[in-house]
Amino acid sequence: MPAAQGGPKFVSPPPRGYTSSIVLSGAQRRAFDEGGFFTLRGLFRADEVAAARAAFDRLYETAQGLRETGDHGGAFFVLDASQPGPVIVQRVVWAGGKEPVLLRMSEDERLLGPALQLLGTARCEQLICQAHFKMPNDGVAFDWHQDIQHRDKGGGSWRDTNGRGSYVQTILLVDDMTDENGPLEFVPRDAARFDSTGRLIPGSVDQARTIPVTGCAGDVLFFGPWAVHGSLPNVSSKPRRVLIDGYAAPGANGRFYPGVGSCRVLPRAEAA
Ligand SMILES: O=C(O)CCC(=O)C(=O)O
Repeated sequence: MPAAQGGPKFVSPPPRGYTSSIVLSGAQRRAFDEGGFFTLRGLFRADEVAAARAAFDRLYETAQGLRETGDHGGAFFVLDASQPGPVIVQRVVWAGGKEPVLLRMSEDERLLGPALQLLGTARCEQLICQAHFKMPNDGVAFDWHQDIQHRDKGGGSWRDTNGRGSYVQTILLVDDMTDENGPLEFVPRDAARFDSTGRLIPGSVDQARTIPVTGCAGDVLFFGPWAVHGSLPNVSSKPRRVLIDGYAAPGANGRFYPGVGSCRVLPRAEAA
């Protein structure tokens, strides 16, 4: 049975008294609502990022012993082992299933608090806890897209319950993100064309208006399901790894996501 049935999971009342040390500004909310992004700098301390980096190292090491894409230890590894040399890790879906330290980070009030403010709800369903690896010259890249393409697969798989997209994605920099190592890139709304449902028309992005986001390990980007983004390969000598978390408004998601414990409801009752 699918793990992701948004409605029924939210029958108990949300935990009381959940607070976050972060109160978003009007400008940050506007950036989010208008298909842009904002960055909270230095959100996680060096020791916290070091713990995440160690988890990424372990996941990468595990991947080197695998030959095929699939479930492993609670997470879903998407791999390319077709070339000589290291196995290329395209992504580890629900990485926290194998590395609980990543799950703990993704329920931290510094991520969850802003996400709930943006959703306008007291609780959410965590759909994504994903490790992205871009190792030097491994060729991993992400074409221009909006995350709504991944959330809404038709057939009732998605409902915009809050009228503002119902989804928040966060990207925590596990390594410094530089111009050379395949940084996230965004374009403003008027630098692309969209169909009548607001979906990006492939090939319509004006590349000249790309906004690369560089930053330090510990910084976090926030954006919504309509933001147009992508990234180029890492052509530097250093890794570029990010932890991606995704939070949906109650009742928005109707899909199954792989990984042990995926689609959990946050904040957890004991977090209040
Ligand atoms: O890791 C990247 O550079 C791409 C991330 C991305 O496209 C996404 O989170 O939707």
